Amino acid sequence: MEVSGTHDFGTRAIHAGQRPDPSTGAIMTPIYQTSTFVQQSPGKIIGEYDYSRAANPTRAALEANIANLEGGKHGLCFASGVAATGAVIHLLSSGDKVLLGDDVYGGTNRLFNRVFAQLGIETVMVDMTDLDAVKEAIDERTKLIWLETPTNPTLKIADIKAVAEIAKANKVTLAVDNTFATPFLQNPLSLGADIVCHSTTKYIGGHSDSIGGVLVTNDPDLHQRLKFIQLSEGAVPGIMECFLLLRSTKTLHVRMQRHCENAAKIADHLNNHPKVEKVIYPGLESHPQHELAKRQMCGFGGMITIYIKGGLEESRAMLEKTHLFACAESLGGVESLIEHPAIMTHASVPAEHRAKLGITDNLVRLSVGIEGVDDLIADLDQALG
Ligand code: P1T
Repeated sequence: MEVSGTHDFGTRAIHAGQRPDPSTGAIMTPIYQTSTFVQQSPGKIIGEYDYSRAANPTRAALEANIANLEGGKHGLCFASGVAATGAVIHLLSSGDKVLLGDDVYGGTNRLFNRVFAQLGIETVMVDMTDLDAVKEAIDERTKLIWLETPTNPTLKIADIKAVAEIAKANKVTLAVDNTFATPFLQNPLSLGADIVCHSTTKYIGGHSDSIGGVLVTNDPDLHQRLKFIQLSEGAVPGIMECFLLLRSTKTLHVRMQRHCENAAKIADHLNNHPKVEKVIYPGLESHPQHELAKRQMCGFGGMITIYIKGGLEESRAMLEKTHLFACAESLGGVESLIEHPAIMTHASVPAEHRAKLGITDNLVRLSVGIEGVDDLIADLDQALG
């Protein structure tokens, strides 16, 4: 069935980019587990495909599906979220400058500041919630703004539309990492972003069983340049991974509703907990960008960050005691996870930068899953108690 942007998200999640398999009528896109495609004669291909690094029917169905969910025309899948990020950075040349949000996934920070810095691409980190600081940091060498919102792990919300206006006025490309929000809650392209990035490892995959990334754009020129990088660098996902993700996107809307419901209840509960110093959740009125989150997102997501009373000893004790919340890196799966950013996901961020952002020893990040919420609350209570 052809679905357009006017269909409901759930309808698009299930049908966009999908069609019965032309050779058998199989309703599910088959796993075209093949590296190559036979040609009738040199250069005369039978269908649309010649080699799976360039394109593969299972991957093409996934790329079309996620592009549709983001309200974009073109999707490109990668072997991981950081591979997708790297592809965007490869649009740049030595001497170019990037504005990077000051609070981003530790691996994103590492990629910009330690890998691409060696190639002469300069990264300046800016608090993207401060629009004057964004404007001031731009100069004639600035070619890319990399914005993550909500941020990982302190859940700051930046105004995508306002940053997009600044980017446009200065002819700078704006890429938004939409991993924490998902296309169900936020669509950066509709707010003026040029590129949307996801680690599909997280909510899009949703079952903690695959690593992947995706880029979506409406700009045909950017798409062609990124596709060339995807083909040339070859950091493409395996076909089985694409199939797993296609299965996952069909339930993204249902999972996200439950992630949001559970997280809202847990944030409220922890907000009144004697062992918790502070709760950061975009849905709480106390969140500094709560009004912006209400405007820009259509739900507040499944991530909660808390400062517990005490220090490393108390954090460690809590993370050792939870049963349902598994102590592990990553997020966005159906099962709840708990982690300690300073030791785990953001260990590669320099200690003084972590301190500036408030990534302290008593900061704990929760990825709230879709289990029964009362069980999750009881688990946190016993671990804190
Ligand atoms: O792990 P990978 O699929 O390469 O995705 C990288 C990535 C990109 N963007 C954001 C916002 C992310 O959170 C991540 C990965 N994050 C974790 C592994 C984590 O636990 O925070």
